[in-house]
Amino acid sequence: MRRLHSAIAIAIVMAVSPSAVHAALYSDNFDTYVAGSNIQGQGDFIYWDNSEDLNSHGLVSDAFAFSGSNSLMIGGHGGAHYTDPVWQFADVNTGVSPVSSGQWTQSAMVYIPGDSNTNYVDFNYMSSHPAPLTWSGNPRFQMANDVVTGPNGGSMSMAGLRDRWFAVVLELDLDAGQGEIFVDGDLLSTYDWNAANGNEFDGIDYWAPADSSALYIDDISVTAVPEPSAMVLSVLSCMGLMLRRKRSA
Ligand SMILES: [Ca+2]
Repeated sequence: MRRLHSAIAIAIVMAVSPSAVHAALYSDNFDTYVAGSNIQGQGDFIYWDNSEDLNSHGLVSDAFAFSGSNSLMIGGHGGAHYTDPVWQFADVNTGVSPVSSGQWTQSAMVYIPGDSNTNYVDFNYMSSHPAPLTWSGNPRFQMANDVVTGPNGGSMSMAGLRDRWFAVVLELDLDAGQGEIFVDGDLLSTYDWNAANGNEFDGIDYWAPADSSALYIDDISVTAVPEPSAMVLSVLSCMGLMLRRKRSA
């Protein structure tokens, strides 16, 4: 199974040229919000279709956290149903997205309690929000079936993923029109992004149908994948030259 390699690549780039690594364009750790509050209207979170809906909520929670004290809860809690907050990157009014070319990494930390065993939660990767509303494929955490499914037939067991934090990463190449979804470092799906999303990335809609169990999200970010710096290319070129000399010796 293919493993996520970008973290290793970024670590190499950082070691050679720290200035080559870009800061996250967007990020949220939920720690500045009041636990128990509705996430919509805070940070870059809006309601679905940009209109308040009493059935649409995301709960800031201090039950579990990867960083600080808070995370975002989707699904069921105390008899209430939390679903459908949209983490919006593009301007809500103009719909213009700065994430429309190049390579990007969207990452999130996820926690699924062992007793979350009903229905599912989707991370719907959005474009053209608020209108027209479209999204590419999504990772679907099927808590009732203990599997994670993705676009293009991707599927993996949820065994070993409960009661601990793990990373969910979208590697997006908008020039090539390809999305790759990794769960806990393993490739879940590779799929045609542009066919559904028109080569841009505007936000994520977190969706859970009624009666879904709780799932927690923390440390979400969108980061540009840096171009190799001149220094890195020079170092790699020297390494290649050294290897050729060694082989010919
Ligand atoms: Ca946090």
